[in-house]
Amino acid sequence: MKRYTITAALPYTNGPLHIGHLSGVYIPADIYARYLRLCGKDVVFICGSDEHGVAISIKASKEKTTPQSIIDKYDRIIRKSFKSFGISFDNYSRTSRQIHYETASNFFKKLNSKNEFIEMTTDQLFDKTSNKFLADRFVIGTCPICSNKDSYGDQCEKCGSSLNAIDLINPKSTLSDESPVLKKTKHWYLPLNKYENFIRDWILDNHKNDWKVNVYGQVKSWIEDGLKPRAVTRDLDWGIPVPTKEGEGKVLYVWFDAPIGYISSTKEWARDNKKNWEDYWKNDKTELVHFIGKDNIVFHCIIFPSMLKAHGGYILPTNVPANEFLNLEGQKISTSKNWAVWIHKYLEDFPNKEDVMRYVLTANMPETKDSDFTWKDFQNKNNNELVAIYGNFVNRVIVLINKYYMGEIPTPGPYTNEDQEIINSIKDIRNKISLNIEKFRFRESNSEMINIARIGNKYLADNEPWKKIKNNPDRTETILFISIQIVSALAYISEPFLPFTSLKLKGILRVNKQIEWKEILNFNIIQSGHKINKESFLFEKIDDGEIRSQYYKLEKTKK
Ligand code: B3M
Ligand code: ZN
Repeated sequence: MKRYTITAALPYTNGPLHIGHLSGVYIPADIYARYLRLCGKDVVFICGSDEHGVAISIKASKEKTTPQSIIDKYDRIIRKSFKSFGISFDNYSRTSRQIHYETASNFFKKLNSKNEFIEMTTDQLFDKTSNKFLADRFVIGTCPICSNKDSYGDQCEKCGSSLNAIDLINPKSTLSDESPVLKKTKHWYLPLNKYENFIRDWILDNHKNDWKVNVYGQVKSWIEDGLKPRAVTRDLDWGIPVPTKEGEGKVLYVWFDAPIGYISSTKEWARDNKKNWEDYWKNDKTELVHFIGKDNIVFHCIIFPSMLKAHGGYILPTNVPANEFLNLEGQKISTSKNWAVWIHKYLEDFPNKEDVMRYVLTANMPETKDSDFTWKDFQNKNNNELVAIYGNFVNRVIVLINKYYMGEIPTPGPYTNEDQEIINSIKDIRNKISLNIEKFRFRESNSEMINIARIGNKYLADNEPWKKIKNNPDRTETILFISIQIVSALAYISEPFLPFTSLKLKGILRVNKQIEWKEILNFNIIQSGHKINKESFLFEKIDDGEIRSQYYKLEKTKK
């Protein structure tokens, strides 16, 4: 059985999740994992909280508390948000756990024992007032590549470049706002330049056609700019201690330890499920797919693969389908400006509407370029597509079968050509959805899914079973038999996209057997004589008042 290790970027536990996280990373990953499970594949879907790094220390000092209390608070909120949105991880771990400390420390020790690091004592930025070395988000300055004035020490969010803090122009401490001085300190560097040819051969030569253009393009520009050694340790007090005698007072750089978090989370899952974790990370028949946002491309396509290569024995990702960014009402989502739709808040305002948000975020997913979320579009897609097309089609069929046959599926007569064409067109859609999901085109697959309901509505409108019931009851039986087969196919095909709706609809149909994707539409989900339940609404209209209050909330953040 084909095996897949699917990872989703480990969210930092320095704040809650917003719709940008869902649309960029977690909904595409979840659709992909759910689909592959439906295809009978051996899937492990891995994630966990990313609990080290300067951002957490900054948050802790801002809230006058400890990093541990920050990560505990947001790990809880984030876990709950994922669960409530049906993001179906097989394991969600956290990098503050012992199993990760051991895995990351052993990984470092292995590279160190193979002399894979360059140990260098160099001048680094030092803040005399706060008596701290300044790395990553402890320092802000002008990016030497694109002149973005708000670049952090480890990465420029504007051009995506990965930097060493010392490269920043006009650096300023984010702790004291002072200009730092230089002070000597020792760090361990991963010589990325040594892996330049390996990355070029692996990605640029082999993945030009199956990796997304936006990902391939970023990797290509980094390779062409030339890769440099990169420090994988830091002078910080929050993180995984550097496991070597001279590492006293130093920790692993968060982007060295976090990707190893995928491995430790898999080990934790394997331990608890009597599986062999190495099947999922060291067997070259296993497909490894990383779901991330575009700001994480360098870490997943260059740094982590170089680490895996240096370590030896690990597989490399078959694909890294990074998404671009989602904007909100035409502006960049900003945690600091509270310009966001927070997942846990959304569910307070729109209880039981997880699938509405999943549908809208899939329909305008930033797959190849940034896209925009607006509450008006959210309302329109709910009312004009989910209610008016999906819900309406299902409801009409369920009502008619209850009305004419007391909920018992009729026995069909002979199919007309049109009947057969309808069945074939739904099979085509099922195959198109497969192709699109396997190419990470989730918007396309999502709109094909709703097309099933469009075709069902047209089939009903063209055949008007309600008019035939009197003088051509046989025909009515056939039309409604085919219609309920389409409804049941929709119930199963919706599962990756709309898991909650799929479950509800299977409840109305009173079906729950495991059907593989390729069997959907062999018309074996619902037989004649099967009894279905009464109709109940899958979606409900969202009125202008509910949308107005969301706009009001957003406007308030601007004050
Ligand atoms: N914690 C997500 C971010 O950059 C980062 C991902 C780690 S995946 C190993 O926001
Ligand atoms: Zn830049």
